[in-house]
Amino acid sequence: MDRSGTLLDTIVALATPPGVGAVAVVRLSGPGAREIAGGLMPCGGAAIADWPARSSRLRVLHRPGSDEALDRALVTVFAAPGSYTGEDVVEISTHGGISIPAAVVDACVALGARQARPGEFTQRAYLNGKLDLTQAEAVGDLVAADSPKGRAVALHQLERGLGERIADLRGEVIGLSALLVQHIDFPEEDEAPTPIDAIVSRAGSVAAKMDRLLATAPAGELLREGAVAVLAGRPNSGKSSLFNALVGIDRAIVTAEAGTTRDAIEAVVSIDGFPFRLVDTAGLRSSSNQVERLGIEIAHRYLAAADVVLYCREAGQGMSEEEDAFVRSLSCPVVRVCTKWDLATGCRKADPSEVNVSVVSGDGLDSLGDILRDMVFQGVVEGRDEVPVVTRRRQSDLLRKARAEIAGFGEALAGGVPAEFASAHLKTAESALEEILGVVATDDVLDRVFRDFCIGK
Ligand SMILES: Nc1nc2c(ncn2[C@@H]2O[C@H](COP(=O)(O)OP(=O)(O)OP(=O)(O)O)[C@@H](O)[C@H]2O)c(=O)[nH]1
Ligand SMILES: [Mg+2]
Repeated sequence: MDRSGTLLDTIVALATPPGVGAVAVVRLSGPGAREIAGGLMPCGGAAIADWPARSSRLRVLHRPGSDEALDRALVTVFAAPGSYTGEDVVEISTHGGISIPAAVVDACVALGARQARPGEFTQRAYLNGKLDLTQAEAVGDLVAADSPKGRAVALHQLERGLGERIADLRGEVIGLSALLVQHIDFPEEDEAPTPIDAIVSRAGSVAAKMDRLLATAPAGELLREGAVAVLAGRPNSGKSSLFNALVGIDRAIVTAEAGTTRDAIEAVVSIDGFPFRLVDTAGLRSSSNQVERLGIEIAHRYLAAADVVLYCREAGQGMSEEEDAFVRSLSCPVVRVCTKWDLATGCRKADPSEVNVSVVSGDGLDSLGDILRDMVFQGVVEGRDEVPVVTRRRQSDLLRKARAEIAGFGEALAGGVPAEFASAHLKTAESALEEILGVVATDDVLDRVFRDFCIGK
């Protein structure tokens, strides 16, 4: 692909999910988009060459070179550069289903379009300067968001919530370089350059801004990916039943037999708008059954990666010392859950450190949700003046690198290192910030950003 922005071929893909639905959208982008779309119409490519930008017409589409009608569809033209990709784009809204959209895509290919690769429309938008790399990432996040809060963060990023801040920081780093140049190029100038002390303190304030942004990374990453909440406990303690109740459908098998669940089962749920990846696991005990033992190993792996653990104990069953020590040894926050509360006799006293739940009566499920939300998200989301803006490891790693360089710069300058040497730190910081925005991006970086996109995006 040509990086200069002139992308010579025209790509086509179905932009909506395949399957039964009222409408499907086939998207064409590239210099031949109008001509190819026109080729589907009886009067040919010239028919839409002069349609004004963003105009739509209802047209009967034909298989090229034949009288066979494919569909009556709404054809919309977006002229370069005022389109999503920055190129000529034509969107063809056909009737939904499998057959019609596939036939329209095939017809476009027959007329010279190439099937788009995953994420290629957004990649073209990025290459043509319509989006920076953080915005391109946000497009993927927005489509994949499975909770209202996750969606809000992605939308904020698409609206340059992160891109603008990184661009500002880059401007400040360039500003520092400019101040330093006075010390390098004009040491004998009459006008005194900005004193070194002042430059050091300005570098400190840039670093502090970076810290504030970095502080949003844990929340940003959790909101994007969902907090991993692992249900664990002894066999038969009601984990799968609770999992099903929280997910809202019977996903996991529930039986009265101990040792039912073997593989870990994952489901994404939105609790009060916050995303959780709930994981049901095999009951923990020593077992001679090989399959069960493997299941327990998997459970331990999930426990090691959990953001929060829901440790389940059945009402009326005490915790052994060993079990208690195990729970205390977990490195993430733990919610202790007392299950099957409907079976607890009236005289049993509730333990205030536990949440009592029953999937039969529904008791305790709402408070369990509140506790989970507060435990995982309260500390990281609320009470901060910054919206969570850093949402990926790629971004936080580069920002951390830039932050370290700015700190190194301040120290070097304060320690008497000559300005021309100290300035190397600023160059590296600037490149790290540019890499976040994708001002320069290697194919490797682009592949990583776009590989999770689906075709048509
Ligand atoms: N009365 C009552 N029974 C429950 C409740 N929760 C679970 N049970 C019953 O307890 C038994 C075990 O439930 P599961 O959800 O399979 O327990 P588990 O912890 O997943 O068990 P393993 O997968 O074997 O580790 C089943 O017979 C459930 O119907 C509850 O809230 N009230
Ligand atoms: Mg189970």
